[in-house]
Amino acid sequence: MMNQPMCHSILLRALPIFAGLLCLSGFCRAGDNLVKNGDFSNGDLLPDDWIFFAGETKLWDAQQALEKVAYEQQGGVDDSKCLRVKPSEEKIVADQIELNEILEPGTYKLSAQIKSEGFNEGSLRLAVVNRPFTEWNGYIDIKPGAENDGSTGWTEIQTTFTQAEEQKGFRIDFLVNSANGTIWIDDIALEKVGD
Ligand SMILES: [Ca+2]
Repeated sequence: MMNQPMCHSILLRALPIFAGLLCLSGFCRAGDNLVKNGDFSNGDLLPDDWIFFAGETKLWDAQQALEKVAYEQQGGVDDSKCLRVKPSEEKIVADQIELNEILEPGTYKLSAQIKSEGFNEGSLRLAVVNRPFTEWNGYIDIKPGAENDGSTGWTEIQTTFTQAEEQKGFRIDFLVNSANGTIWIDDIALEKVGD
């Protein structure tokens, strides 16, 4: 017979799997993060579930992507893994494309943690784009900081938006446009917060 601590430990391990299966079945509850690997905890050379663009060019090759972004193994929120976008005259985009995930009608919160150093030109946008990926739905635009020469510690950015109709498929964009500073991002989240 299984002793109690072992049974408890198996249950604890099974719970997230069960929650994930529920989410895949379309039963996402308020508070579930619809962004996969939004905290960048999973990945080897680059974070899993994300693709990268420079301008309009998709960076298929990890080496190409690593010229534009760095996958930091520490230094994120609570010293976790995070993503760093290097200074660039191009638009650098980190994308996550969900073709089958359902966005039910309701109110959503889109948020992330951002840190910057010398970010005093350019702009950044965090956005949800509705399929067929032509309509920006919820987004936040951040202009360079005038204080401290555009350098900040970890700061939460967030917006809420209304999803009027059920949407099958969406895209998460983190877009840094012609920024002359360095920008770190962590804990990207999209959560349903109301009906
Ligand atoms: Ca992290």
